[in-house]
Formats: sequence, structure tokens, C-alpha cells
Amino acid sequence: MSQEMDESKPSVPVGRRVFLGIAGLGMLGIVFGSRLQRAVGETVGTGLGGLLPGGNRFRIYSITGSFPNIVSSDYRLKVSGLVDNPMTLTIEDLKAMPPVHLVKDFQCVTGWRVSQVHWEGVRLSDVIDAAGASSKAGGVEFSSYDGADTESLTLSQARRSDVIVAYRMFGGPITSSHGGPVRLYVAPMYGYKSLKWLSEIRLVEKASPGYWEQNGYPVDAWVGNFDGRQDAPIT
Ligand SMILES: Nc1nc2c(c(=O)[nH]1)N[C@H]1C(S)=C(S)[C@@H](COP(=O)(O)O)O[C@H]1N2
Ligand SMILES: [Mo]
Repeated sequence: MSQEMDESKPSVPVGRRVFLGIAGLGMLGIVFGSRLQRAVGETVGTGLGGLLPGGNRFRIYSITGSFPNIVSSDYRLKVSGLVDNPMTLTIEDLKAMPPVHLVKDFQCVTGWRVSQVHWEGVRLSDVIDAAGASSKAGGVEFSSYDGADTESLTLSQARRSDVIVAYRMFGGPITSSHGGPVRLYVAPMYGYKSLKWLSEIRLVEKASPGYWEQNGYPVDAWVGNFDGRQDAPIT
């Protein structure tokens, strides 16, 4: 089942409204999941995930209630902050860098998990090295074309080989609903770290918590024990 979004409607700050009424983190997942499904949502059965039994399907999330529609050729990624060479990269620039393929489970903090998703992109560390991190840099902050989501990592997390700037998913270009043309994919952490519609990578001395952390999710987002669940680590 999939439901088309009405792009003509003004953006609704679904995330914020839902967060306001919620005290406990456990409830947050349930309410957020279901209300957001109704408000913006579709549960897509794309690629492998949709073929597997047991609800192994991505849920499409957007804080703003809409999906930025970015033509690949218009896409730009800024790399800024504490770098020697601030840069603006096109998708072709990214594709000219050494590609990385990852096949890993995707785990949302609210409990759903999609098995063995295929990703392709470039290492975030390669992007950072292209710009040249200054010796003062200790953290990385990310912004989205949606103007709402933000995320962050420590510089050492950002340098992991399983943290990528992704431009393909399920063997094709990343769709707008999944954060295309370019999103972050932070394999070992809960899905909220994998910021969609990535617009900027900013090196800073110490990273501030992102949108989801400001709204109650842990800054420590390693997939593991959460809310009474034992989520197998992403390896
Ligand atoms: N810009 C943006 N990125 C985002 C989100 C969002 O709402 N906006 N949701 C996050 C959360 S909580 C999850 S689980 C994943 C979901 O990815 P999907 O929408 O492709 O299923 O995206 C993450 N990245
Ligand atoms: Mo999530």
C-alpha cells in the first residue's frame, strides 16, 4: 500500500506537534510512527525489504511532512566550517570519488528493522579529507534540504568506514521519499542519524545534538539495547 503525498499542502510540523504531547520515550516511538504514517505516510515495499515477511519495510519519515524534490543535476553538497578548503560538490563530484557498497540492516529506534539493504555512496571520511579537516575539528554537523532536520557525529564516528554519503539504495538512485538524491547513511546507529536530503557537512570543534536528540532520542545512537528491546548491532 502506498499513499501519494499532496505536495501542494503547506508543510505540517508533524514531528514537533507529536513531541509536545509526549512525556515518555517509549510512547514516542509508537505515537510518532502511527501518526506520522497517517499524516505523511506511506509504508513502502521497495526492493528487497518489501519481499521479506514480518513487516520488514521502511517507513518513510519527514519532520516537515513533505519531501524536498531535488533534481540530481541541481543537487549541491556544501562542506564547510573548520576545513582548509570549503567546497560545494555536485553528484558527479561524489560519483568521481571511490565508491563504497554496503549491505546492511537498517534499524529505526522505534523498533522496525529492514534486512540487508543495499547502499552505494562514498565514505564520509573521503569527503572530509577532500576538504581537509583543520586540527581544531572534533565534530561534524549535518543539515538537510528540508530546512528542519539536523544531525551530528563526533569526527571519529564520522571517519568510520561504515558511515557514508549515499547516492544509491536498493540498486537504484535514492528516491525523494528516501532522502535522495543524496542522504547520509550511518550504518551502526539508529536510523535518525541517517539524515535525508543532505545539504551541508560542517566541521566544528564540538558537535551540537541534532533535531532528534533535542527531542529526546539518545545522542548515543549505537544500535543495541533500547527501550527494553535488544536490537542486534549492525555489523
Ligand atoms: N531529513 C530527514 N531525515 C531523516 C528523517 C526525517 O524525518 N527527516 N527521519 C530519520 C529517521 S527517524 C529514520 S528511521 C530514517 C528513515 O528513513 P526512510 O524515511 O528512508 O525510511 O530517516 C532519518 N532521516
Ligand atoms: Mo527512526
